[in-house]
Amino acid sequence: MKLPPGLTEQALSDRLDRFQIETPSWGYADTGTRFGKFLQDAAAITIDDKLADAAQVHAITGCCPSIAVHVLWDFPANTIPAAIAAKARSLGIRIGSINPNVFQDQCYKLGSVSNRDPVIRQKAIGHLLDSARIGKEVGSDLLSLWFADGTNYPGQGHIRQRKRWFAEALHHVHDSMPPGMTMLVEYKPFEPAFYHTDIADWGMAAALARAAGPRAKVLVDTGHHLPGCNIEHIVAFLIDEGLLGGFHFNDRKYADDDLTMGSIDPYQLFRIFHEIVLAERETGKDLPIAYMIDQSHNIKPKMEAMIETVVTAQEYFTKAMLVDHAAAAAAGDRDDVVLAERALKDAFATDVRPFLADYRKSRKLPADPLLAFRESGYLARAAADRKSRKPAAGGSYA
Ligand code: AFD
Ligand code: MN
Ligand code: MN
Repeated sequence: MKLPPGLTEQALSDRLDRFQIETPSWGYADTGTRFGKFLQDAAAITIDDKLADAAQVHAITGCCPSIAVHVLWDFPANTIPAAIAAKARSLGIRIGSINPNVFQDQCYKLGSVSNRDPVIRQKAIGHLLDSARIGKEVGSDLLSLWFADGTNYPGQGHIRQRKRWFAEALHHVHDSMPPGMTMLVEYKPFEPAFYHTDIADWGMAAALARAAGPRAKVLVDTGHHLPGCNIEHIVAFLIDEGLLGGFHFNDRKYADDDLTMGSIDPYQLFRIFHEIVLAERETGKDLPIAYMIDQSHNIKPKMEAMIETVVTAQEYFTKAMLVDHAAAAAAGDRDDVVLAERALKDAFATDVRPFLADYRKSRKLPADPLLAFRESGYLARAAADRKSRKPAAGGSYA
């Protein structure tokens, strides 16, 4: 594998050892589309199932030590968050980001923290505060906020007033967070709101994060951009502003499709990682970014899609580490556009799979995590155990 001058395979391996990716609890359970829920026999039913699946993905890949949790779905009233965190630790993983849910209760139909009814706004803020408290209880340092708030028709809401309610709410929650906790503000251009979404793009998320306080950053969900958007430009800008808090990885063709990361546009994924590696090389420090997956698959077997995504993330991060930055900069400095671009294309074209197979073997991990998972028989055992526990087809369970 061709390395740029000064880079060693040891340096690549050392950086990969620190490249950790969080898997989402909701990615293991049955979900669906708005046209129906499509059940998988091996899909997780309980939080214990989700922890077991996440622990298995970590055991097979070695780089997924944390699981993102959805407060309402994973910590129902009859559970003790600290006990769930202890269970996670006993399986070799830990609770990662805390995801409140202010988008599915009936009262939030016309907004949560931006609802015109102050009682509903306070209820939503109360849930965010409860979620931060749960985060402290389980040892999480990330409060990851996504809001479905928006309107479906012009005139339905006062956009600037809603913006102010958001700023007030996020500032209050920010200042109430336990020390050491970071707030991630996620944006999404549309869905479920179809006329305007209150936090619709990176600029709005950045403005609200700044208004919230110094421990608030922006969460870039790679599926949350309109067609043609230059995501790596947003990533570079947020890095330079010190506002890039993390990612929700998936891929998209048309909307928020939650497809397997890199399945549609792997070169875009490479360019996103290139901006991160370039910044890290310039500062000599890892950027404090939460790399998280946000996918929940219906067509693919859930855990296989999760392992595919983790392997893809390692692959394209490694490719991004192969860019000869000096050659690209030198070419750029003499306006040699062709060779400047070629520095990226050469790295992107490099097959890093043999290196990654050796890297995994050196860490006593399976060279091909997906095949190892298939050979493990885990899926069949999980299906046998869970099939009998599932509600009738089409039932809903967290
Ligand atoms: C949905 C939303 C958003 C959020 C995720 C988990 O679009 O991406 O982060 O659910 O709550 O995908
Ligand atoms: Mn997301
Ligand atoms: Mn989404």
